Amino acid sequence: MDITRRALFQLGGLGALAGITTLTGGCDLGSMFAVPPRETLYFTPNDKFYTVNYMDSPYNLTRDLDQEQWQMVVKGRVSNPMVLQWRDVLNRRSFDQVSTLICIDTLPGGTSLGNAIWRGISLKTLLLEAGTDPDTARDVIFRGADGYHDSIPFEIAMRDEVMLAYLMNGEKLPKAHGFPLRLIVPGLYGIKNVKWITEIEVYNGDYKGYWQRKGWTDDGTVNMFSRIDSPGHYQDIVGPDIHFRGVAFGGPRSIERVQLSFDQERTWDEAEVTPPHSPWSWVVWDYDRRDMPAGKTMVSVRAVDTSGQIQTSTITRAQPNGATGLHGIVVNVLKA
Ligand SMILES: Nc1nc2c(c(=O)[nH]1)N[C@H]1C(S)=C(S)[C@@H](COP(=O)(O)O)O[C@H]1N2
Ligand SMILES: [Mo]
Repeated sequence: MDITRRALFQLGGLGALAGITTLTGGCDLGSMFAVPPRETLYFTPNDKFYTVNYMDSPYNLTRDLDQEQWQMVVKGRVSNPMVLQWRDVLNRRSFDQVSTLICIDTLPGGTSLGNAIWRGISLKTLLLEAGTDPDTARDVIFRGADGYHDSIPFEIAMRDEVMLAYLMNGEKLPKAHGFPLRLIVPGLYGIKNVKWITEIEVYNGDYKGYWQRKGWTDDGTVNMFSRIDSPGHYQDIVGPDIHFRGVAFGGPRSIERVQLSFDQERTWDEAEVTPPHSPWSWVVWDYDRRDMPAGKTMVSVRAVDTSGQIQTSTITRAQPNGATGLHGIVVNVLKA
């Protein structure tokens, strides 16, 4: 386990030396010391939700886009091109969905992810109305008011759970998170979830977006992730009975089990997983450990998804396909 963490830090260093472009600045090894209550851990409050914008973004985040001026074009390989105004969006049938958003730059145990209930309109319904032809439509491109752009395959765009969202946790979508309208593609990394959308183009080729042109994945499927939120890394805590709590996210599949190891990943104990509100959501897990020895102990976490796949301990850097590896912490147990 010691080796695992050291390797992780080394990766960060190598990345910096090799001039690898990072999305979040590479400063993402989370160590949170507060014990978060289960409910507030499950839904990330909007003002605590991570934000990532590309570095050269000219977009001024201090002001909302004017919702009356804003419009969104639906064009390309469609038989009925459309222009939607804010009012048109609000007049469409909406639905609510809990889903987790995670940046592709997130390292094991990192903090660039959050969970929210989103309200928005169906992309599939909009594309059907615009008149698409599955034989020629290969990608759907989204362009933001800040010049950002990315695409998702047409088959994914036509999934029921893909949403153009305008409410986040019951509040108007905050400007930092893409007001008036942003894409939510459950199971795909943040890069694909374009904010401040002004243009949707149905395209007959394989479109490479902003980050793909810089060497990042065009697929964007989320890798399994799990994190120990409490206790914090190197936290002094009065034993011998200690409550562990954290989150785990499976990307395209739900998390079914979460396990903790107290012996350098040789044996694994089952944590208790609270069922999520949707298949696209992270889970909160809990584990009561009795009789921990005084002193420092390494603790690691891993998740198992609904297909039975176990989260890998192999460490991979974030570029190009998203990081893999397990989160581990050291707890310092004090005598009661
Ligand atoms: N228009 C626009 N959309 C964007 C980005 C951007 O820079 N501009 N960044 C992407 C990245 S890398 C991520 S991780 C998510 C972050 O969304 P959030 O800021 O709401 O957490 O937005 C994505 N959508
Ligand atoms: Mo991201």
